[in-house]
Amino acid sequence: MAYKLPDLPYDYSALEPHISARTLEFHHDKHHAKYVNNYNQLAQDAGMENKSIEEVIRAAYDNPDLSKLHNNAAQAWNHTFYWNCMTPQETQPEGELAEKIKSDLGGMDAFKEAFKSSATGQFGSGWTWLVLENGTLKIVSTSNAVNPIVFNQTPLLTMDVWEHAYYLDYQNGRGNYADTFLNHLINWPFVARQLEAAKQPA
Ligand code: MN3
Repeated sequence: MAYKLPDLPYDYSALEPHISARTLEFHHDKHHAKYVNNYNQLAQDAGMENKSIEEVIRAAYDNPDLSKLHNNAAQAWNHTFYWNCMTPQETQPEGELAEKIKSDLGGMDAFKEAFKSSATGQFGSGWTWLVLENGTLKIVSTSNAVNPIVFNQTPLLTMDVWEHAYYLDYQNGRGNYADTFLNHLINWPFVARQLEAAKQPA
């Protein structure tokens, strides 16, 4: 199915001073738009235009003949998810999600430390995720475009760690970008909805 570039769920300047309008303009209008356009073309070329983007990501993963299709499909999906993982409102995890962060990850401070360390430890480009795997919260980083759904993990939260996500605002300071993301930008109600959805039988 043709994939549509979504509008950002907030104004370009809404995340300032943490992420500048200039970063979001380039990141959404140039980078994300290009992945979406490439994906739609490559899915058509591969005769997979009737599949959902998740089906394409799974089917094309680890297939050397379809690596371009896989990478563009996953990047199209990952960026849409990433926009929704952020909000200009400062939010906190509540209820069951807060309890699970405590029981599975040792609480908020431990979560932030582990997430930041995973993000700064990811060599080169990629994504850092909070996922649900067999009912347990886990922090993982993936390289380049890889989406955890190919490992049967359900994404609940992601942070883009490609340099284009933070270079204009933080230069090489990926750790500072991670601190800001963790302390000011996460849309916890969105994360809670992903957790709720993950518990529904497929
Ligand atoms: Mn990006």
